[in-house]
Amino acid sequence: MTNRRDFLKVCTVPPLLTAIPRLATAKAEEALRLTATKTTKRLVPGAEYLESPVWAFNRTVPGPELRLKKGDTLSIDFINELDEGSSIHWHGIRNINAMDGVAGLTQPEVAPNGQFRYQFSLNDAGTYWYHSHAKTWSQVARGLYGPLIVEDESDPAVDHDIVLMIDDWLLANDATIDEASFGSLHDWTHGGRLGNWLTVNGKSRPTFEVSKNSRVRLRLINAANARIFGLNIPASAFLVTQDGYPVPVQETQDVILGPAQRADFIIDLADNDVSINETYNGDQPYPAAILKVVDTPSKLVAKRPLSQPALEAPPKSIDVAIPLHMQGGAMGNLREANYRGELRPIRELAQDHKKAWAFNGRIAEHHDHLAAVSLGQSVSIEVWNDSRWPHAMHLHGHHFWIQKEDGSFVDGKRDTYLFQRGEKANLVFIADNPGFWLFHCHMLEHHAAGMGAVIRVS
Ligand SMILES: [Cu+2]
Repeated sequence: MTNRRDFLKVCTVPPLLTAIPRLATAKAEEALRLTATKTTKRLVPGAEYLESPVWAFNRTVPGPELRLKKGDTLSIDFINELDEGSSIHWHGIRNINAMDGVAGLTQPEVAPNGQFRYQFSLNDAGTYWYHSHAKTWSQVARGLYGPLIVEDESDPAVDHDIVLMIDDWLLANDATIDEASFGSLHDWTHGGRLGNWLTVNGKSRPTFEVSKNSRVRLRLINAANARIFGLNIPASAFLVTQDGYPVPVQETQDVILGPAQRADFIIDLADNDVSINETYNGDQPYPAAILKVVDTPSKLVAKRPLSQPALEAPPKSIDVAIPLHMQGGAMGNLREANYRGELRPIRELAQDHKKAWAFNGRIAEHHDHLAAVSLGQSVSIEVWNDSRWPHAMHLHGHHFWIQKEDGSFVDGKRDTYLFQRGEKANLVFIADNPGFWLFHCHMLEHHAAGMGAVIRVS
C-alpha cells in the first residue's frame, strides 16, 4: 500500500499556489519558533487598496502550518514582539493544563519581548489550530492564528492534503482593518465582530492546483471571530472528521462551521474544476476557493473505499450534572446579573463594564469556577441557550459528546458545538484531564462580554 510519504518520493505533485507555508520541523526535540509581530498584509488585491496592518505569527497570516504526527512532541518557543501581552492556545488539543495557553488562567500572559516554551505531546490526530488566547477579540481578528495538523498512520492515502483557513475581516474602505469598530458594544451584545471581506488562507478566492482524478483531503477551519460559515463542495465528497475527531463517513457536499469548528473531507475529483462555495451568508453561493484540475503525469493513490471509524460510546451514567442557563445579549431576557459580587442591572453591566452575557445569572471572570469535578467523573454540561443568538461553545482540555434534547447522541465527539438560539443540549465528557479548563463561547466578543467560565478537574 502506498502511503502519502512514499507517494511523494515517486512523483511530482504540482505546487499548491496558495498553500500555507509550513514551519519546517527539524529534530523533534528541537524547538521551533513562533514570533508574534506586527506586519502588513495585502488583504484586497488592486492598486487602489492599501496593505493592511496585521498582527501575525512569523509575519504570515495564517501563521505557518504546523504539521506533525500523532505521538510527536510539539516544541515551540513563542516570542512576543507585540506591545501587549499574548499567549498561544492549541485549540482542540487535549493538552496538559500548563501548556493550554490561556493567559490569566493557565499561565500569565507573555509580556512584550518575553518568551515562553510550549512543549507537549500530540496524542490526538486530526485538524486543529492555534491562536492567541489573550484579548482574543482583538488579537485573533488581527491575524494571530494558524493551522496545526496532526497526521496519523491510519489516515487514508491522498494525493493532496490542503488546509483551508477561512476568515472574515472587517475592513475600512481603503482595505485596511477597521480599527474604529474594535470593542464596539454593539458587536459584543449582538452577533460579534462580523467582517465584510472573506479570505481563505489570507487570500481572496485562492486557487489550488490539483491533479485530474486525484483524491484530496480538504481540512476546513473556521478562524473567524464570530461568523458562521456554510461550505458547499460540489464534487464526490465524504465528510470524515469534525473538530479533528472521526465521524461516521458520509457522502455529503455541505457542512456548517461555527467559529473555531473544523471539518475534513475526502474528495474524489474527476476532470473538472471544483469551486468551494460559502453558502450560509448572502443570497448567492460565494466561490471561496477553487480546486483547479490540471493534467499531471503523476501516479495517483488507489481510491480505496473509506472505512468507518470505531466510535467511542458515551458514558452510560452521569456523575456530575452542571446546569448552564445562558442568557443575555440584545433582545434577550436578562434583566440583571451578578457581577463581582453584586447584582447589577443589564444596562449598567453593558455601559459601565461591557458585560452582556451571563451563565446562571452570573457573569464570570477567568478565575471563577463554574464547577469543580473529580478526576475520572462523567460530567454533563446541561446547556440551555436562552438567548436570541447562536453560540459556539468550546471546552478546553477535553472532547465531548453532544446529547440532544430528545436524549439521543450526535455521532462522534467535538470540542466546539454551535448552539442555535433557544437550543438545549448536553455536552458530556469524561473529566480525565486535571487542571483549570475554560468553557466559553468562541464568538470572541461574547466571551469578552461574559460568556466564559472555568471547570476545575482535580
Ligand atoms: Cu456566543
